[in-house]
Amino acid sequence: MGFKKGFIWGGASASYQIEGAAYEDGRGMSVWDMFCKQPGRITDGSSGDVACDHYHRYQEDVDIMRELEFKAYRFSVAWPRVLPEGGGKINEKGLDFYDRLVDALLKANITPYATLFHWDYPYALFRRGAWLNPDSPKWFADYAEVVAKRLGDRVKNFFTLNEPQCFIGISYDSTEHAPGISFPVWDTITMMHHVMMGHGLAVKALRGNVKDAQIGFAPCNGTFYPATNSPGDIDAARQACFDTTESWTWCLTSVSDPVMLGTYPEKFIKMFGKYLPASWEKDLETIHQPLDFYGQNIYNGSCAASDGNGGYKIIPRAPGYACTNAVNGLGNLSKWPVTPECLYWGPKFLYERYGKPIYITENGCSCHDVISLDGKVHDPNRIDFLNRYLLALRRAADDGVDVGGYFHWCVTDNFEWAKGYTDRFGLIYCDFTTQQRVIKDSGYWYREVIRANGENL
Ligand code: GCO
Repeated sequence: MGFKKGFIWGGASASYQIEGAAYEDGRGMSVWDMFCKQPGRITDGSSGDVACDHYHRYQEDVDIMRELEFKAYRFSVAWPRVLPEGGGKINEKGLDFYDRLVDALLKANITPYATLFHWDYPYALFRRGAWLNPDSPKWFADYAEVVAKRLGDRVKNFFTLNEPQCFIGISYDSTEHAPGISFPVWDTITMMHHVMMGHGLAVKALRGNVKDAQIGFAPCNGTFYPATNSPGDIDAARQACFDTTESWTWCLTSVSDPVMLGTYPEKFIKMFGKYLPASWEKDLETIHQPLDFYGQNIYNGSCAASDGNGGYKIIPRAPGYACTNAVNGLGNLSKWPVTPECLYWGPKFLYERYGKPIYITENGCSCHDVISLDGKVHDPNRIDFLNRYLLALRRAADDGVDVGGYFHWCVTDNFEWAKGYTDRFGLIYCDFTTQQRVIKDSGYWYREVIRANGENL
């Protein structure tokens, strides 16, 4: 069976990580601009001020994606570039940029998939309480409407939010990401509820303004795979995947159940219901908008087994387990476990529970990439990683999971948030001094996979 005809093979990126031009053409500030200015926040002291200079070099990047025969490109729109104050006056020059990008993509026969929010929250709205403000869902919906009105004649595929778990969990609970201020659980739960309200209202704004819109969102989290193929272990992995624990931001169902099913998990209500805004039950109607697909960013998973009593236990990783690498010796940055099983079991469990076509909205790895003496970038580890993961995804498709697409993270190496430029996730190498791009071996390899629709794996 394999990947279906018309499978969406793409790459993903995010505005603050690639665009640069932070102070150009009327762009407003985001929480990330302010965060990067604080000493000690970013591993290498850098910022996204210039990043890949994609704002000026988007045509070159689109040309490379065309050369690599991408079917689709998932990019994000920078909210403060479009609305410098977060709301109110529109910055036409900011919208013009996305106009140009979308036109270039369509000309190259690459389908645009726009993410409305990938973490660069307008600083002006942060100063008004950000997601804690009860008006924040409406602010997001108003912004969604502006984007929909301007791009919706050409962009039909949208993701509302990227990884709410991270932009609340790592930003307002632990503090590695902007704005990096810790709030108590009752506040973070309120924020997340508002985030989901914003998602619901944004979906409505998109539906109201974009003919034939196809909409999803792109959460992360909670991928587990069974220790063995015994029914007990499989059930244990499924339980682990959908459980609620004290680390609620990292529990998949805290966000995906309200959005996809219109309910908070029972256990979540028992543990955290007291922190939800009084209107929460009524709000679920708004949060639970029909979606066309279910996106999820999946990089790795954990192994679960039956505990012998109908529950599950997590199996610790073996000593010396395989993991991806980090660049330039600054520590174990994105040293993540290599667990291809997660691209089989993740989509399988998600499809069972939510019943929508599954899109892998991000997957990839950071490697030790350099330009070799021959002028090329040889990255066999990334090819091996992708080969294993895509085989697992194809197996899910073989088993009847409706897998709609795969977006590799990332297209070009870029600003990896708090890790600055110390990680390289791209299929395309970027020299951040000269802005020279070099297609890595994995980029050419990915082109072969696209051409063969994954049959060559
Ligand atoms: C995320 C973000 C991306 C990251 C990528 C690698 O998942 O954290 O969506 O912006 O750059 O995942 O860490």
